[in-house]
Amino acid sequence: MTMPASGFAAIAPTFKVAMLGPSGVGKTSILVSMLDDAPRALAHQPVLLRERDDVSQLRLQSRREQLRGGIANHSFDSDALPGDRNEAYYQLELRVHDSDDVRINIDFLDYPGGWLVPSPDGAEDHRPHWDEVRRFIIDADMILIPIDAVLLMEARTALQRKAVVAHHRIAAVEDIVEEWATVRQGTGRPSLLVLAPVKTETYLADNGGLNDHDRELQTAVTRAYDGVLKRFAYRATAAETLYCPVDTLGCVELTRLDWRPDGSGNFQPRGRFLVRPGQPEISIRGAADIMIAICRVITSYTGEVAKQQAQDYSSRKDEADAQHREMTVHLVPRIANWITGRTRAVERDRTRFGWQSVQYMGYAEQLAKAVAVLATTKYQRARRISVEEVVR
Ligand SMILES: Nc1nc2c(ncn2[C@@H]2O[C@H](COP(=O)(O)OP(=O)(O)OP(=O)(O)O)[C@@H](O)[C@H]2O)c(=O)[nH]1
Ligand SMILES: [Mg+2]
Repeated sequence: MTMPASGFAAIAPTFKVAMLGPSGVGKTSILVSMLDDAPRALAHQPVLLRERDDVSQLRLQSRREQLRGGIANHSFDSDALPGDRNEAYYQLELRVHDSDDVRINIDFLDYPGGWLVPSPDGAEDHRPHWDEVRRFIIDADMILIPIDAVLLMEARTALQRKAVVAHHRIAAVEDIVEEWATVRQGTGRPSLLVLAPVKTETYLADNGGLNDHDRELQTAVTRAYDGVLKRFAYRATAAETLYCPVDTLGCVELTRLDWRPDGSGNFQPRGRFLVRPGQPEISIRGAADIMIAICRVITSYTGEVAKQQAQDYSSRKDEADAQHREMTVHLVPRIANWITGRTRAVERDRTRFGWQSVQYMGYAEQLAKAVAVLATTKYQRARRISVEEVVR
């Protein structure tokens, strides 16, 4: 069922969140984990997230079951889950607590990462789909780049490091990020770029793991994605970059990684994971931080839009007030305007614009309150990457 658009939805834009990365890097896992973990992540926040349609809800349920099924056998390979074959939109709605009117649409887009690079033999005809996906990405307000932490951390030789760059299609990601940042320049719309290493359980000690390679992981990520960060930082205004490692499973540990040659001088790495004996349940970590960042960016921008709208209505009310004064100050025009009905029309405008100004100011205040709470929430894992640091 599609929810009816409220008065507020008419002025608030639909926000777009796009995943960006090749096949197997963890796009679907991270997105499903974020949406799955949202009720817990937002439990003490002044916002709620709801699916806007049944399709999004069913899609989410089935992906969630696949993730759970993946760990049911106690051990699994990094290619255990089937990759996606089609694009998938998840349509959600952000509501601000205690207000039935402030509803903001957010669309998330997931797709098969294989589409990122056209297949050399042209075997699969995904071109029209990719064109649509690419348009969504370029128009997105937030781009989330999942990164395979295992590959980054385990690559030792020059060939393996080369394989990591090729596997993540970093050159293609750079080009898309640059185009995205260029298109957004001067639009005043927010831009949030998130670098999110996944499969991080083996390297972080805050979710049942024994090893703490937190700083090494961040260094490896920012080094590998330096070109992406720079191309974004050079162009993006009103932008924010976040580094946030995510465990979509949390309860597993890497036991081995094979760098299998793929026959074309490259590697097709495959990791094997074991579910930790004392921790049989999925424990998502890090996804909540991304969700909170997304909500904060959205509420903050929409609050400004509402304030602008309130000021706009207030100026129109002032104009109607002035017009009314002019129409009623002298007796003859006063009678004429009353007879022609102009006075009543201007009076209606005064009431309507005055009421709308108050209403939108109310929305702006509710949103500002929500932003204040979201902004003071401490991240568990996420860290801001400063533009100055990147372009230095
Ligand atoms: N160990 C570990 N494995 C993970 C984690 N998240 C995802 N995986 C595994 O990584 C594999 C790929 O994840 P997907 O989310 O399907 O990757 P994708 O980017 O959506 O791939 P495509 O749909 O082919 O584009 C799956 O087999 C998952 O089991 C994690 O946090 N830890
Ligand atoms: Mg996928």
